[in-house]
Amino acid sequence: MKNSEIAKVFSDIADLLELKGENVFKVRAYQKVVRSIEHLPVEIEQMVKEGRSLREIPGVGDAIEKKIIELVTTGKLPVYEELKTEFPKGITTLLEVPGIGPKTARLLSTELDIGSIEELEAAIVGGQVARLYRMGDKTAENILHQIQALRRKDQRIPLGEAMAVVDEITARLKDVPGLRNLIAAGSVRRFRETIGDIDMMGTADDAGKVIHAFTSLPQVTEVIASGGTKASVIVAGGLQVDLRIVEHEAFGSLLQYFTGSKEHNIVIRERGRRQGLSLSEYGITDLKTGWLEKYASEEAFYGRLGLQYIPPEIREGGAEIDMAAQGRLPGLVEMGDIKGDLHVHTSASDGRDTLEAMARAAKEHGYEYVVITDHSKALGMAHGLDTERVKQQKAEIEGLNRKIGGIRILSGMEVDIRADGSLDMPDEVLAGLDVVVASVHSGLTEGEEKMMRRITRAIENPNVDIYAHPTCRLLPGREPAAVNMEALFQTALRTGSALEINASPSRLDLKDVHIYRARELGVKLVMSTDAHSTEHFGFIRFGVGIARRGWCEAKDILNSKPLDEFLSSLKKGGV
Ligand code: DGT
Ligand code: CA
Ligand code: CA
Ligand code: ZN
Repeated sequence: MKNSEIAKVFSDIADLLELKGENVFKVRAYQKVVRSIEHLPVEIEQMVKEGRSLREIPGVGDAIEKKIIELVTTGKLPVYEELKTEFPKGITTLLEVPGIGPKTARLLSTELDIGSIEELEAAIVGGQVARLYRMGDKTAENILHQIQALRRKDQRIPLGEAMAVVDEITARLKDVPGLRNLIAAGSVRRFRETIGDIDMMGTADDAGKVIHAFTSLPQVTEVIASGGTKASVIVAGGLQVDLRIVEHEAFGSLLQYFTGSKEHNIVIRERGRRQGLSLSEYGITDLKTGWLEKYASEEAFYGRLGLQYIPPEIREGGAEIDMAAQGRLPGLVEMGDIKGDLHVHTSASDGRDTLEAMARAAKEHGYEYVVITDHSKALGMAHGLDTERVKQQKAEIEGLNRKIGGIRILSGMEVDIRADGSLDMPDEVLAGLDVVVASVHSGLTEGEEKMMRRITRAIENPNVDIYAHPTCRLLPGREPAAVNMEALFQTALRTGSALEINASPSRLDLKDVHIYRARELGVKLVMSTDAHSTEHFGFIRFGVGIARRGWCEAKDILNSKPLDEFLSSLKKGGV
């Protein structure tokens, strides 16, 4: 049973207890457990197997621990099953619609026998909902809008696609007179790997001008709402983009509010209330005097609450707030810390640009070194290199190192891991390369046991420095292979192999929670773009974003070290 399934059960329990009119503290306790489980970096099933205490999960006490263990071991939870029999089927689904609380849900289900979102939608369109006691046309229509918004949210798009839209909009609006501070807040700013909608923020002398320019953008296909200071549009592809403009002095609180996460903001708001302060997107109100304080920067906003500035990527409503209160937040890794890209393809295999072009682009990127890692011959489609072509490429690299100064080009290879875990290149050839990256490209639907045997054998090879894109997932479209992450981390530790944080937006692999766990265990980590053209070096920003979500500092990423130190931190130790 996956963590997400366990969380769903407890989330349903919280909803049902709320419907029952149970004590709010009890309901909140369950909601807290749900949030903890959703953000847990390890699988609970694994913890139970190892006999680890579940009370280390925030919000889990004796009683809930027992329930989780029962659920994980038997697949069922009697309390939950009983609770469900007390209510009509599907009632918790109705609660997922914002604006539908316990009372309305019960009304809809008892009066109209509605048990699904589809039935609800039909009943609204048919006019039955509006005729219910205390509902009316306006409320019914509002619910319909919420359902449509929910549908759009369900179709989350990969971060890379959303970021491209943000970049385009930013480029087009940047010259509107008087506009400042234009930035995407929300999940984009937090570098979540999928995005529900884009929330743009900015400040301006004349908000109306910016709103007009925004709703007139060529990529806008529909304007949902447009007012003096905010607007919502749909852009080509169906993605929703919201824009809000405020005066310059109030930007900090606006940005803080709409960056989220919702969970983070809830905890921050509670903290404010205890200090006699009420937080909003407009600023902080001192409840005693009723005075609204405006904040131009988020630093000042957090400062007022006695907190260090909290980076967006770790605003999850967990440990970050207490640590900020104690001034103990780590300094997270930044783009400028990365000293070289370690996974780069050229036109010798399936890259678009020549070795020389890639090396020069890496230099322009400000890197101290770059490792060229074309595919090995098993990838016939990618025109992979055989022993002879590896030798030629090494000679070419030596020549280029003499020709291009200011960057060190290293020889490497992305060697294919065969079905039996052997490598697609003789050991003596690999031993002669500076850095060896190994990865799986076929047989991705194999079961866990076979997959783990294959990966383990490959990374036990003393020549393999880095195991790349560890789960082989693709965003969107390909589920991760059956990799037992905990076992992988242990093997990486035992063999001194590094795991790759693949920064390509179509991979982001390792993902945030796995990075968090690997770092915690002390697994060596590297960050690479898997560039197939010169522009792809820019992907590093996504890698940095997800590494920050995993609480990585520069010291946690091997390629933030200068060349010599980097090489000696690899398995081969620079030999
Ligand atoms: P998404 O769009 O699903 O990828 O995720 P977000 O985090 O961008 O969520 P979104 O677009 O619904 O809202 C943006 C941020 O605005 C969210 O992270 C927190 C804040 N926010 C939105 N609605 C509420 C609300 O009802 N209460 C509070 N406290 N904050 C909210
Ligand atoms: Ca959003
Ligand atoms: Ca939004
Ligand atoms: Zn590659």
